[in-house]
Amino acid sequence: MSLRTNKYIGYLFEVAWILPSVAIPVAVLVAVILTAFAVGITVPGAAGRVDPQALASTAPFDQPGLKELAPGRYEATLIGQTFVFLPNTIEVPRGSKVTFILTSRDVIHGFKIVNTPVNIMLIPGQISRVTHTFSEPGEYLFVCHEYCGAGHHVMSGKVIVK
Ligand SMILES: [Cu+2]
Repeated sequence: MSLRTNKYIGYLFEVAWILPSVAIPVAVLVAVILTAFAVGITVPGAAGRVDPQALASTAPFDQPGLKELAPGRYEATLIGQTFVFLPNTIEVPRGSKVTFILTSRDVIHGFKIVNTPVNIMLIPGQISRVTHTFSEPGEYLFVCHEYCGAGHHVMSGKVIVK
């Protein structure tokens, strides 16, 4: 092989590395833009502040539970505390769009509804808000997924969709 051919093969190898090293970040950027703007997937942000000591006298946490805003539209207020969710059972009709408003009374907890994209943290002092439409009937388990102490593994509840 001549020196020229060797040089040419060298360029080919370089291009073979350069192309993916440019294409992969571009593909990731496109995926981020698509999920954020076309699919509407966003990182949950703080939906407000609340004094964790005063939940019993602060709306909406003074009356946790399910509220019907309109037909098929619900608001569920839940409090996470060691080692329960208050309330721990929510029942809605199929097709309901439910906005969950949550906070923690004591330490950091998690709120993950199995088989849905709902997955947020409950931080004392911070209100977390997440909305999900339950189009399939069934029982949706929700669990605490931030280790919160000795009873962490029993901290769960369910959304019953009829
Ligand atoms: Cu926990």
